[in-house]
Amino acid sequence: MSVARFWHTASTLANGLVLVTSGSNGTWTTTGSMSDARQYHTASTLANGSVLVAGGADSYGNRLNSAELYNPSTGTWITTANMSTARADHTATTLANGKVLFTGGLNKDGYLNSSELY
Ligand SMILES: *[C@@H]1O[C@H](CO)[C@@H](O)[C@H](O)[C@H]1NC(C)=O
Ligand SMILES: *[C@@H]1O[C@H](CO)[C@@H](O)[C@H](O)[C@H]1NC(C)=O
Ligand SMILES: *[C@@H]1O[C@H](CO)[C@@H](O)[C@H](O)[C@H]1NC(C)=O
Ligand SMILES: CC(=O)N[C@H]1CO[C@H](CO)[C@@H](O)[C@@H]1O
Repeated sequence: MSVARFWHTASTLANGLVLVTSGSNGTWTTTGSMSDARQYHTASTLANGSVLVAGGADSYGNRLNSAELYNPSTGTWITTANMSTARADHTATTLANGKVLFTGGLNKDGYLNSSELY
């Protein structure tokens, strides 16, 4: 990769390329930048090929409720609706119906038992 990074994500795109996002000490040099710096986030490829990145923590350790969509055709990100709960170290599972299930994780209130659907 062009920069060393850890705690990043990797998602296989429909065109066969692999999109690597963020992580610690990672910078975007070959495609668009997200609105929010984040680590411990998830990235889920949607049915239409866009990649949904959600949650995680900023460089100060604050857990994020924000979510963004990457459009592989344009190489750009747009913010989408916030999650109802800030969460990092959560899971994201794409369901057969195309929705993405987010479960658990951690925020300033501790470990979370809640889940939500995108
Ligand atoms: C892909 O689907 C998501 C969720 O429905 C939507 O918000 C987004 O705009 C779509 N992306 C494109 C490029 O159409
Ligand atoms: C999302 O949450 C952030 C932080 O809580 C807030 O600043 C922002 O206005 C919210 N965005 C939307 C679209 O609600
Ligand atoms: C979920 O977590 C909340 C907050 O910690 C707790 O009050 C609640 O009892 C938990 N729910 C279940 C089903 O364990
Ligand atoms: C410690 C370390 O490797 N820091 C690097 C993090 O990434 C930025 C941007 O690529 C570099 O400028 C730092 O040297």
